[in-house]
Amino acid sequence: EEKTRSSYEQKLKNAQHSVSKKLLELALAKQSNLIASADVTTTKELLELADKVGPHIIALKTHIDIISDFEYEKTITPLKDLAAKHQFLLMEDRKFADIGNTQELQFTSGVFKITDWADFVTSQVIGGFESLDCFKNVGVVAIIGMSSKGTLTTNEYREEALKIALSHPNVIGGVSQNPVPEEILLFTPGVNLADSGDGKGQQYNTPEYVFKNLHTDFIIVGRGIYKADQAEEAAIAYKNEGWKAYLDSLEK
Ligand code: S5P
Repeated sequence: EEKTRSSYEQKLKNAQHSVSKKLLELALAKQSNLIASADVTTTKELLELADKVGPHIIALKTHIDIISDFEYEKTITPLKDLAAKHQFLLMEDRKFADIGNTQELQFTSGVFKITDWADFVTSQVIGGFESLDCFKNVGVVAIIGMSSKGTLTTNEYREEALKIALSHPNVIGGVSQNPVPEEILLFTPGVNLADSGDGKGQQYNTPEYVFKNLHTDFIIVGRGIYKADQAEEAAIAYKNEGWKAYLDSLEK
C-alpha cells in the first residue's frame, strides 16, 4: 500500500515558517514546483536567466560565489528587482558546513552579504544543531542526502541529520534523494529529463520518479534549463512535467 502525500494546500495550512508559507503559496499561485538552479558564472547570464525563467519558477537557486564579476549593486540589486517582478524567492545554495560562529560570519560578511538578500539558504547539518542558530532571518534547507555517486550521506547519517532538521525552528526543509517526514518540505535536485548523469558523479531522475517515489515538494533543475537552447521553453517544460507529476502523486 503506497501512502498518499499531503497536497500543497494541506501543507500550507500546517506551515509554521513564513518562508515555507511563501513557497507553498507561490507553488499554488503559479502552478509550479520548479526551482531553477542558476549555475552560471557572470552577472549578465544570471540576470538574463532570471528574467527568462522567472515567471515559471517559485525560486531561483544561486551559487553566488561562482559569479566572476560579482558586485553587490550590479548583481544583487537587479536580481532582487527581478525576483519582485516575477514573484520568485532567492535560494542561496551556500551549503554552510562549519561551526556556528564561522557560518554566521560567512552568512553576514564578506562581499556576498547573503543575509541581506537570500530568502532561504542551504546548510549542511554536520556542525550540529546549534550551528543553524545564526540563520534567524531566513529559512534553512538542510542537506540530508546528496545526489552524487558515492556520497557519505548513508542511512545512518540521514537519520541523524533528520533529527536536527525536524527539531530546529529555522529549518523549513531538506534536500534529499529519499522521502522525508511531511513536517518539512522536500527539495530534490538531480532532476533531468534527458540525461542520467553528467560524467562527474551527478545522478539524475525524472520529475515523475521523484514525485511518485519520494513525494518531493520541489524539484531543482540546473543544466536541464540553463544549458538548453531555449531556457524559457525548457523551464516551461519542467514546470509542466513537475506539476503533472505532483498531481499524479496525489492520486495514489
Ligand atoms: O545533493 C545535491 C544537492 C544540491 S543542492 N545535489 C545537487 O546537485 N545539488 C545542487 O543542485 C548542485 O549544487 C547544483 O547547483 C544543482 C544541480 O544542477 P544540475 O545541473 O545537475 O541540474
